[in-house]
Amino acid sequence: MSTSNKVEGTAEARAGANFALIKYWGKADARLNVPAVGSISITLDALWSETKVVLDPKLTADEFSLNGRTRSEEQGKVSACLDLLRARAKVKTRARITSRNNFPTGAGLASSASGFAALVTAGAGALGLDLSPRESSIAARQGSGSAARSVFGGFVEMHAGTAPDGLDSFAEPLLDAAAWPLEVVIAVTATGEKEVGSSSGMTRSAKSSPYYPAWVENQPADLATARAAIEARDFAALADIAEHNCLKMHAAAIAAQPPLVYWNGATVECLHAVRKLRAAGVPVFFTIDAGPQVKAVCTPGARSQVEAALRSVPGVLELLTSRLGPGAELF
Ligand code: 2P0
Repeated sequence: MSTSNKVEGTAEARAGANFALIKYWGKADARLNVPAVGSISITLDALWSETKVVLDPKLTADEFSLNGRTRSEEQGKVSACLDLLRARAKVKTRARITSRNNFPTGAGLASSASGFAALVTAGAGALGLDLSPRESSIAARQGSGSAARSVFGGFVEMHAGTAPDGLDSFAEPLLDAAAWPLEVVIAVTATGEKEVGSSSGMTRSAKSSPYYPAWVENQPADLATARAAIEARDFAALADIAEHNCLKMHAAAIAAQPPLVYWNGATVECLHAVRKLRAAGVPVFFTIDAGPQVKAVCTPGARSQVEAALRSVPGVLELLTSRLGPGAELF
């Protein structure tokens, strides 16, 4: 990561969205935002957030806008994340933060992941901080757990960690995007923001789902299986463990009280369409996050078949496609 910036006190960064193949669901420490479980993700190149941070001594409070609209609901989290960097830089100056996503916000497409990874990268640049990737990952985690992973490209593992200060809770790259160039087809089945955000969904699952303890207990084994599959570029093994892990996360969420059903009918139909393709020998698997979109991961040669199958599912509004991409970068 470069830390050069053209105008003092100003920096702009781009970070790709990521989604997990082995999911983060649950917190060990809500204050430090330390996850209860590790996770493994892929970073995308076609879905990204761009964030500009401009330090302005005339401001008395940070100003945050997303896609051209002031977002008071996220202002506190954004300022808190920037405060971590300001404390380190020993600077109190407030900032104007302008961010945009090139994909739907808050609909289960990991906008907070790319958003906070871009914020930390741009914030550090504006403040003249030369953070290591690990330090960026730790700071991004405190904004949003999944953002710790978007600091890196390709296949990424997030370590839950055990330290009370959260300093061993960070992500690390597992494999470069180019080393196993998988592709992703996202079936968008709804465009509104979800009713229950990830943070409250996780808290509710931990408090009330009888399956939550089993979810946490089984995660290390799933991480080990996925890590080995990625290292061996074993698509079939990764497909099996990713679908299993995704369905376990949703089973834990569905069993919460009140229940958390992030799926709609088209979500379920897409899931079946992907399973049918794989049964017919097409290298593809699905994953679903805290929203109704279905992400189909496939080899480059399978992409057009996957697109055709998902496009024909009633209720699919739009398809987004992406390759795997790089980590967060200043530009
Ligand atoms: C993941 N999700 O691993 C999981 C799977 C959603 C489902 O990480 O509370 O927005 O900000 O740390 O990062 C979404 O959680 O949650 C998420 P916070 P975040 O991708």
